Amino acid sequence: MLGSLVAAATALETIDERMLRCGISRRSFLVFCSTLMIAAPYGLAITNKTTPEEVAAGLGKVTRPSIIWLHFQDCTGCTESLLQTSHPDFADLILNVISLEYHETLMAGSGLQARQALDEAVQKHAGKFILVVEGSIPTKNQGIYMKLAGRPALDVLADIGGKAAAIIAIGSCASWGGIPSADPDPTGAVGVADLLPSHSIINIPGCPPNPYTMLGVVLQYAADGTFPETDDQRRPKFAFDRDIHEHCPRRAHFDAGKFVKQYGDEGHREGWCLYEMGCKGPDTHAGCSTRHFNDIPDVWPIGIGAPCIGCTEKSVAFKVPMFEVVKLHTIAAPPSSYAPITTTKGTISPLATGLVGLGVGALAGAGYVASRKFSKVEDDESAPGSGPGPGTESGPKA
Ligand code: FSX
Ligand code: SF4
Ligand code: F3S
Repeated sequence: MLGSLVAAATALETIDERMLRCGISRRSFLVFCSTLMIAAPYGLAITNKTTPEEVAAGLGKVTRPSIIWLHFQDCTGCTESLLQTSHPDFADLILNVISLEYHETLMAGSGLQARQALDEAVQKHAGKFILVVEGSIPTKNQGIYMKLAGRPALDVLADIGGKAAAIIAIGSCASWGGIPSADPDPTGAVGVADLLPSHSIINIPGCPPNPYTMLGVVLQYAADGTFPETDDQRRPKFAFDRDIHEHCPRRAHFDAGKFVKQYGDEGHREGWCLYEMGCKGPDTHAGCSTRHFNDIPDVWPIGIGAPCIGCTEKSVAFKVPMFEVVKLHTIAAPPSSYAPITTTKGTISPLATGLVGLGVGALAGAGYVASRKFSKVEDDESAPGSGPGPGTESGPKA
C-alpha cells in the first residue's frame, strides 16, 4: 500500500492530477491562471487562450515539468521572489504546478545526501528536465571560487547542462554575470550562455527577476516544448519588449517636468519622476511597472520611491553609477524651462523696503483718519484707531 502511494507520488503527473491528489481547489488554480495571464502574460501574448478557464483547461493536461535548480554565485533573491508570495498558499501551489527535483535552498538534505539526490534526479530525468541556473559562474583560476561537492561550478554546469532538455538562466547573474561581475570582477563571473552558447538557453534577467515571467516560460515549454520568442539577448519578448519609461506611472510627471531632486523632498513625497535621481527606466526593458512583486500592488522599485537601476539590462545595472542620469535615446528631454519644485526666496533691497514702507504708512494713516471720522460717538475708545494716536504721549511709540 505504502509502496503504491510512493510510486503514485513520484510518477510524472499532469497538473490536474497533482491538484486533485493534493486537495488544491479549482478556484485557487483559476486564480493562479488569471495571475499568470496578467503577469506573464500566459494566454494572451504566447497562446491564443483568452480566459483563465481556458488556460486552466490547457495547463491541467500538461505533465508537471521536472526542474533541477542549481545555485552558483547568487544571493538567492531569484528563489525568494518566486516563493515569497504574500499568500503562502500561492507558493505551495507553484510547487505543485512545477516538479522541483533538486533545489539546495529548499531541500532538507545536505552533504552526501544532497549530492545523491542531484545525481538521481539528473539520471532519472536525463534529456527531459529543465535546468534552472541561478547565479553567475566564476571562471578565473579554473573556477576555484565556487565548488559544489568539490567540483568547480564550471564542471557542474557543463555536466548537468549537457543532460538538460533546455536551460533557463534566471536572474541577471546567471544571464550575464550580474553583481559578481561588477568591476573589479574578482572571480571572472559570467552567465550560462557565455559558457554553453549553443545550448537552448533563455535568459530571464532581473535582480531579482519577475517570477511570473519564469513560470510563463516554463509552462509554455512544458505544454508544447517551445520557448517564447526572444530578443537578441535571449530574453522572452513578451516580458522585455518595452522599456519601463514607456509605461511608468510617474511618466506624466516626467512629461510635465516635475522631478524629485532629493530623497524626501516635496516631489519625492508627491510621487514625482525619479529621472534626475538616476532612474534608468528610459534605458531598461522590463515589465515591472505592470507586473509587481510578491503579489502586492506597487511593490517594485519605482512604486516604492526608488529609481530603477536597470537590473534587466546587461550594459546598465552594476555598470552605470546608480545616480548617473541616463541619456534619452527615444524621447525628447523635458524642457529646462519648467519651474523647479522649490524656489529659493529672494532678498528685497533696502530701497524697495523703504518705498513699500512709505506706501503702507500712507495707507495706515488714511485708515486711522477715516476710522475716527466714521465713529458716531465722540472719542469712542472702541473705534479702530481710537485712543491716543501713535506718537502721542500715552500712545505707542511711533
Ligand atoms: Fe540575487 Fe539571483 Fe540578483 Fe543574482 O537573483 S537577486 S544577486 S540576479 O542571482 O539571487
Ligand atoms: Fe518613471 Fe523613471 Fe521614466 Fe521617471 S524616468 S517616468 S520614474 S521610468
Ligand atoms: Fe529592476 Fe528597474 Fe524593474 S531596477 S526590478 S528593472 S524597475
